[in-house]
Amino acid sequence: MAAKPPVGDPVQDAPQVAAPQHAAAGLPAIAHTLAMAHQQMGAARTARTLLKVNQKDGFDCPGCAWPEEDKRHTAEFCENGAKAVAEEATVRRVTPAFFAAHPVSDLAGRSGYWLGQQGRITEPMFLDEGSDTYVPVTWERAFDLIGTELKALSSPDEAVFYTSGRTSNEAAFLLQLFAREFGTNNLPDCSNMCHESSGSALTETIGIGKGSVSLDDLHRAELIIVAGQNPGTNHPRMLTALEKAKRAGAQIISVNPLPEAGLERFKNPQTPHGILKGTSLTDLFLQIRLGGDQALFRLLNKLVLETPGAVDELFVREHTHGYEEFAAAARAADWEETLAATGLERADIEAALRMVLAAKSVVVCWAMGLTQHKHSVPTIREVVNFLLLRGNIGRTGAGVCPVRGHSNVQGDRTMGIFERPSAAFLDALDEEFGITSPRHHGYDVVRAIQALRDGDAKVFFAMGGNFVAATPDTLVTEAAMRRARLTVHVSTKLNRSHVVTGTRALILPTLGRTDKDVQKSGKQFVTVEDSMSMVHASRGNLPPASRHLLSEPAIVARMARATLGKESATPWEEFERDYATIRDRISRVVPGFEDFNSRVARPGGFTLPHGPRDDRRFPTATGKANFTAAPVEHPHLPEGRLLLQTLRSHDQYNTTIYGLDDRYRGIKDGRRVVLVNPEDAAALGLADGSYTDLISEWKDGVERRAPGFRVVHYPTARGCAAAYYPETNVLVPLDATADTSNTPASKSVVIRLEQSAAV
Ligand SMILES: Nc1nc2c(c(=O)[nH]1)N[C@H]1C(S)=C(S)[C@@H](COP(=O)(O)OP(=O)(O)OC[C@H]3O[C@@H](n4cnc5c(=O)[nH]c(N)nc54)[C@H](O)[C@@H]3O)O[C@H]1N2
Ligand SMILES: Nc1nc2c(c(=O)[nH]1)N[C@H]1C(S)=C(S)[C@@H](COP(=O)(O)OP(=O)(O)OC[C@H]3O[C@@H](n4cnc5c(=O)[nH]c(N)nc54)[C@H](O)[C@@H]3O)O[C@H]1N2
Ligand SMILES: [Mo]
Repeated sequence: MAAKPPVGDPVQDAPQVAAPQHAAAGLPAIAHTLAMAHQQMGAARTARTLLKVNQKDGFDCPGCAWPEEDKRHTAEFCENGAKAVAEEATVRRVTPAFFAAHPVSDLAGRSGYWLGQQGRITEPMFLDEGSDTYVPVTWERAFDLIGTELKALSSPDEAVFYTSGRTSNEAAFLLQLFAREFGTNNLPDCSNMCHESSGSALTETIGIGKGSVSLDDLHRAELIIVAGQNPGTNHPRMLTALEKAKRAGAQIISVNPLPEAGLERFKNPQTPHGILKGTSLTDLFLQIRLGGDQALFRLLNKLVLETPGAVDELFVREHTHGYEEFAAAARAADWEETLAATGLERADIEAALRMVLAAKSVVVCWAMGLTQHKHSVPTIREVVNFLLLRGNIGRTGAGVCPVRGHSNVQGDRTMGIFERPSAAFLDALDEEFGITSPRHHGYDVVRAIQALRDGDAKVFFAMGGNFVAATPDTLVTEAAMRRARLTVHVSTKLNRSHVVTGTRALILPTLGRTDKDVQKSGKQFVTVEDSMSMVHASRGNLPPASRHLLSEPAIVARMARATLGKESATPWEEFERDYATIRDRISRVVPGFEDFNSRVARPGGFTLPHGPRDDRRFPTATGKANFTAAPVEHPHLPEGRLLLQTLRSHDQYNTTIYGLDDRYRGIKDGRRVVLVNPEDAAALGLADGSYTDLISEWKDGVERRAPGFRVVHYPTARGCAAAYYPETNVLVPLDATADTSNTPASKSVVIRLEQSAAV
């Protein structure tokens, strides 16, 4: 079967709704995988590509950051990983002729879905001042333009270098080196919108902003709590680990406003039993209200404290700090307040407590449901308190498990993509390269948008991602981006950020994970770090989408040469020629990467050191794991309003839309839906199938409106609603962010609903 041409536009958004499903994966998932892959790649390429996903001699799946087991299956990928691969390995192409036929004004009217469906970009493209059409440009001229604009800035801090978390370690290391040699720490990344709250909370409490468990810990846990995460869609391979844990006797508690199919029952497509029957995963479902998690964990902590013998006193004495203050705060937790904040019944919480007390080892997993609220950092600190109380960190089967999003988002941070780098990191970098990195902090994502808006930033460079669609307050952000003098996107596929540009714009097409990367010294590989601190190699095997593509490390190296010129003593050409020379430098700058080249040559790679996990060493300011005692917060909802969370459907990867279905939730052929509890809907007079506008209410009084959403009566928690991102990013105010981490609070937007004027 040959690949299919892309869909036409305008895309019909006419959602069809059926009852939500109660099991994930199984045969329908296999059928969907193959259908989507065939459409993009055709049959032969599908087979050739999918069999290399996550193999030791293959490439790392560009889907999520979930780790691989040491023993690999022949098909070591999931439905959604296969969609991510097909999206990149598509045989469709966006050529200069395409841009000639589609001026920016035309592309700006297309949906993100349509843009993504057009295929891989084949040549560097330039949009000049006053022009409406991208034209081809040579690489040399492109770098010359970037260098000229960067050198013309009155301060290096007028430039912003954004990274999306797919970037390899090698490219990320070069990008941060270039930015700092140029003179700025303006290195925002998608992590600022993602697990920044986890990083902030964990660094303060356990001394390292990364998860403390291995896959083996998950398999051996007696209790796993999955809070604020939808693994059936976003980390499908995690279901295999949960299934394995269940079979070894683990219990699972799901904490979520939505009953997510993947957490109910998993039909493992790799086993006959799985395909036919599946394994029921969740033992206790706590259908919590949005933002109620801190209150829940605080009360559980109080109940543990009140149970004789339940606290691991030896651990608390030897390894922790701040216990007394925390215990006093926890003892004051109030049942009534907790029940109001969580919407749970007393019996639910008592059942959870019994499971907690019965378990000798507990893992807590979480994702965006915990990180994207105003009080996300204290919420995650409360999770840490909960684990510390019973010594559930640094022992088998126990620990913190923030489940990362993008496949190398954790690695990018390890490589120094961070607007607030530590002094130790900068000292090592300066010593290795003989440079003087700036010490003042740079912009994170929200501050970068504010700086663009206020005219303080003038050049915006993105290493991947889709900045204007992924960020909050779409209208504000798009206006901010239009004020830039130059916007540059290193991309594989077309997206909204290419059509909302500065005065001048460049699109630099690059190799993806699946593409073979050959440089002057021969075939290259890159490296990535997964959610559990495993570092390993990734090798693409497909001929690149076009002969004009440059790799990400090559693009950074050439941009650096065009900008820094002869003044730079950094061997940029050598880095481009042979990535092993980049890894040699990484091994001397980043702790844990000693002998990088030889250790990563081993199949499967190596695990980075992690003090709390390895030997209960906590590199915090106090030298111990810190209990913390923040006041309990939860969202307060005015009369007649709902609290909206913005989340992912089953057919998308962040801003990349694969299709218009959300199979497990029973939604088909459309994305403009709002899921509302039937009782709330009745109280608000919203019939199922009626159309409504979503209006966000924020203290600045600005009206933010997303029109035309089909109301779907859905079993979400009372007072809560859900709709897909990025369509709802217009509703998230730019300065509605989490305390400390500054992450947009995109899981707690207060909205009112108004009947749509016209449908
Ligand atoms: N196929 C696919 N895979 C992906 C992605 C993708 O878009 N598509 N994105 C990748 C990225 S970058 C990331 S960060 C991850 C995201 O992975 P997830 O965090 O699973 O993604 P979301 O769709 O935002 O889902 C949030 C979940 O938290 C729940 N939730 C929301 N608010 C609350 C709350 O206040 N409390 C609790 N307890 N639960 C809450 C929601 O109901 C939902 O189940 O996935 C990664 N993997
Ligand atoms: N309202 C709301 N907003 C959110 C979230 C939410 O839950 N709700 N989630 C947030 C989260 S967790 C995240 S991580 C961000 C995601 O923010 P981003 O990482 O910026 O967005 P993506 O949609 O993942 O980026 C997709 C684009 O990356 C490019 N790309 C793909 N592969 C490659 C590659 O190999 N190299 C290069 N150079 N480019 C490539 C393609 O051009 C594609 O269009 O969004 C955040 N925004
Ligand atoms: Mo993410």
